[in-house]
Parts: sequence; structure tokens; C-alpha cells
Amino acid sequence: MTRILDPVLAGRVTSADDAAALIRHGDAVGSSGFTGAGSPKALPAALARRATAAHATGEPFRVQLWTGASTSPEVDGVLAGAHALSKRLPYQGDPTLRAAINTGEVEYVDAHLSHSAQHMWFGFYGHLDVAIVEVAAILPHGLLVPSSSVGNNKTWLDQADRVILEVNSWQPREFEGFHDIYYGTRLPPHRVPLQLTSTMQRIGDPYLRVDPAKVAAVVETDAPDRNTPLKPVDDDSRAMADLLVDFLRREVRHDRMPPELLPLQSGVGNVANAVMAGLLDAEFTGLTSYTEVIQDGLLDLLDAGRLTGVSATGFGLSPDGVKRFNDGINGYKGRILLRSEEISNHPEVVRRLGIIAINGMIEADIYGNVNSTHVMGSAIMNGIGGSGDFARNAFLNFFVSPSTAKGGAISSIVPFASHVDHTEHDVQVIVTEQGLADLRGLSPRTRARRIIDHCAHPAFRDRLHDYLARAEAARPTARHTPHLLAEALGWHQRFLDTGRM
Ligand code: 0RQ
Repeated sequence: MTRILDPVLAGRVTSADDAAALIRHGDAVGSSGFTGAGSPKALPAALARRATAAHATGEPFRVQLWTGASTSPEVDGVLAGAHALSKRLPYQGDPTLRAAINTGEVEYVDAHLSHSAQHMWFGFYGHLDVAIVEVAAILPHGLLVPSSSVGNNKTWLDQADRVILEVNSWQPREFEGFHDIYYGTRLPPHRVPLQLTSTMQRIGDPYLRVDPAKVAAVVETDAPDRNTPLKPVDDDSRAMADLLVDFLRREVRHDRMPPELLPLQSGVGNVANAVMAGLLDAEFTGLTSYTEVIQDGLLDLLDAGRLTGVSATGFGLSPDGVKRFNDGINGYKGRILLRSEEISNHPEVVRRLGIIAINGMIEADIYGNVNSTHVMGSAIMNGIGGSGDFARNAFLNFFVSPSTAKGGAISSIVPFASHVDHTEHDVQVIVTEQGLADLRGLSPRTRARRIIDHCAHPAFRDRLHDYLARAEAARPTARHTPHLLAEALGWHQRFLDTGRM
């Protein structure tokens, strides 16, 4: 059965290559996609072919790519591989693109996800020429049934001069009713409070809207979301999950939160997924989740009846998780809601609902500053994503990481973070497989001893204590947050000098 129920737009169906021909060198392109979910399946490859053909004749062809978050190898990987990207925002996680950013070929603007749409509206990013948005169906009068993620689609569809829609018949048609698209945002000084006071509350419409006059092409696809299988939960992840779940139990016992906890946000990755698995083994019921990405662990909790509802902006399921969701999609209706990322990550809502935020990190320093994005202070890994939106505004936040990286060669606890995404003022609890450091209400030097004793790997503990003691001794009149600056940075340089990084 056709997915294109608008007769005018049905007349604009064309091939991906013809649609790609509508995109010009230098254009800013806003694309759907939040992880592999809901990314366009045909246009990026066609655009890459276009760039390769242009480059072969000595013509320049590069575009800016703005998305919801990371996409898939078929978007970021293919376009970076074809040297078709000049600039990328607001988040990525693809190895080919990462390399192109780190060599300086592609400019990267690493933005808080809740900021990306409004920075576009404020005019900070410049003009958006084209939007490429995957949908599950096109209804009459410019109403679109979104697919497996929303991300920044509403903004790209509103703001772009020209729109290319990909209608993917692999996406379940039953997606209609899973989305809540808020169209009430105004610009300062005319903003009004967001009337969202509980996790599953609807404040918007089930559909995205597009002005049909702007739709330059419609491309039909039948291709799956690209998803990465999750690693089985390993011992370190299980240890971190156990520590975190026990900590939540204590918080309930101390009456700091109700027995059903507060809405959970968990970052992407294996540790976040392991924490959800840990909650499955625990006694908590009536849980809710107000988050960005729905990973398999959240589906498990829904299936077990432990989670009553989850609000997010997209899926990040393994292939098995996708099958489970698609096969049972009607049973999830009303228990899963997908929103635009400016709402799923909205600081006002995160603060109001009292979120418990759980995110990964690359390193933390002894005072609690957290680096989520840069290896050795210089090379981007992925980006800050939604971690800042949630952590800073959360009721309670956790940053989790194994205590060492690269086979134990590098400590994730360092004297001085080589890059700071989350400052000591925003970081509450640090968890490694070694233990958990609750930093709430502690002064810097007390935090330092707690982090070293609880979270650092034993192989690095003495060195970190020694650093702290010598820093304290060095300047008796500067003991609030003592540092030996040259030595602190040398800590990182040592690894660079070994050639291992
Ligand atoms: O690299 O695989 O090449 O060895 O970093 O590390 O331990 O597998 O952990 O997959 O959970 O990622 C912070 C990157 C952690 C992630 C980060 C190397 C390590 C490995 C990955 P290799 P792990 P994870 C909402 C939340 C920011 C965005 C965010 C992230 C690789 O959690 O991107 O939170 N967070 N979004 O070897 C050198 C160190 C290292 C190190 C790790 N100290 N030094 N390398 N690595 N620590 C979701 C969204 O926003 C979409």
C-alpha cells in the first residue's frame, strides 16, 4: 500500500540521484538521523557519488551536514569517505568522519543537543538550504508520519529552503501515534513555560509538518535502520551497574527519592545499557525514563513491566532489539513517545522532572571535572551530545567509565582533565569498576581523596595521592584546589611520548 497519500507530493517521486542533483556545492544540508535510527538511506550515497564525480573533474563539491546527532556509516561514513563534507554539527560518532575532523579536513561544531535547534533559529549557524528527512508516510496537506527518530527534523523542515523526503517502507506504518511534536516554541523575549510536567505527557502533535510547496523531491526507500549490536555485559560494566543501583537504593532509603525513583536518562553505550540490565535484576517497579535514546535495556524494562513509559527522541536498538520492537510495535503504543530533541533534552523539563542522569566519560580529574569528548585533550571522540543538557540540570547525575583505558595503560582518573566538558560544579557521582565517589557537598580536596580512593585503579592510586600531597605542599597559600600545572599536563604528555596515543 502506498505510503504517499498526498497526490501532489506523489507526483514528486524521483530517484535518489536526481534528488541529489538538487543539492549544490556549499549548501548547508539538514538531515534526519539520531544514531542509526531514522537516517536517510538513499540520498547520502547519491550525494557521495555526486561529490566523487565532481572531484574527478576537478570541481569542488562539499556541503555542511547538520543532523540530530550521530547517524550511520551510510551517512557520515560515506560522505566523509567521499570528502563531501566541509562542516558538521551537532554530534557524530563515525570513525571515518572522526578521522576527517581530527586531521582538520572537516570543521566540527560540537554543541549541546538541546541548543542545536535554537542556535539555528537564533541565526548562529547561518542559512539552511536543504533538508533531507526520512518519514514513515506522507499524509495529505503536508503532514508527515515521522520514523524511528525525531531529532531536529521539525527545525530542518521549517527552516530549509528546499526539502527532500525519503519515504521508507521498511519503517513500520504503525509509527503513527508514537510521536509528540511541539510547535509552540517562541523566541526570546516571547518564550512561555513548557507545560510538560510528567514524562509521558503529550504537548504537541503526532505529525511533523512541511510546506508542500518546498518539497522538491520525494524518494522511496525500503531499507533498515543501521544499528550496532551491543556488546554482552562484561564484568566491569556489571560492577558499575551494581554500584549505581545500590546507590539508588540508598537514596530511596534516605527519602531523597520515591521507591519508583525519578525519571531515568541514560547515555548511549554498553555501560548505560548494563545499568538498565542491573535495574531489571533489582526490585524497582513503576520506573519512568525521560531520555534521548531508547536502547535495548529500556525495552527489557518495558517488556518486564518495570518501566511504565519512556520519552525520548529516537531509538538506538541492536538488530535484535529492532526486531523485538517492530514485531510487537502495537503493544508499545502509549508507552513510548518520541519528541524533538529540543524537548527531549530541554533543561527546563530536565530540572522540573528531577532526572537521574547517567552518562559515560573519557576521564575525570581528581577534583571532579569531566572530559567526555577529547582524547589527550586534542582529538575528538564523539561530542558532548546530550550529556551536558541532562547532567547539569539533573536532580542527580552519574559519570561512569572503566578506571583505565587501552588495556590498563591509561588512567581514567587524572590530576587535571585534558579537556573539560562538565565542570566540578556540575558533577555529582563518579563511578568506575573500582567504586563510586559521591561528591555532593564536598570541598575540592575532600573530593580529590574520595575520587582517588574510590575510583582510581590501584595501579595509579599512589601516584595520584603523591601528586596531590606535593601540590598541597608546594603553595601553602593556594590550597583550595592545589595543582602543579606543568606536571599535571605532563601526565598526559607522557602517554603521547610513548607513541601509544
Ligand atoms: O576507544 O574503542 O578505540 O579503544 O574511548 O570508550 O570505554 O568503550 O566507552 O563507548 O561508553 O564511550 C565518553 C566516548 C565513552 C561516550 C564516551 C577510548 C576507549 C575507546 C570508548 P577504542 P569505552 P563508551 C547522550 C549522552 C559523550 C556523549 C554523551 C561519549 C573509546 O560515552 O561519547 O554522553 N559520551 N551522550 O579506549 C584514551 C582515555 C579513554 C580513552 C576511553 N581516558 N584515554 N582513550 N577511551 N577513555 C547520548 C547522545 O548524546 C547521543
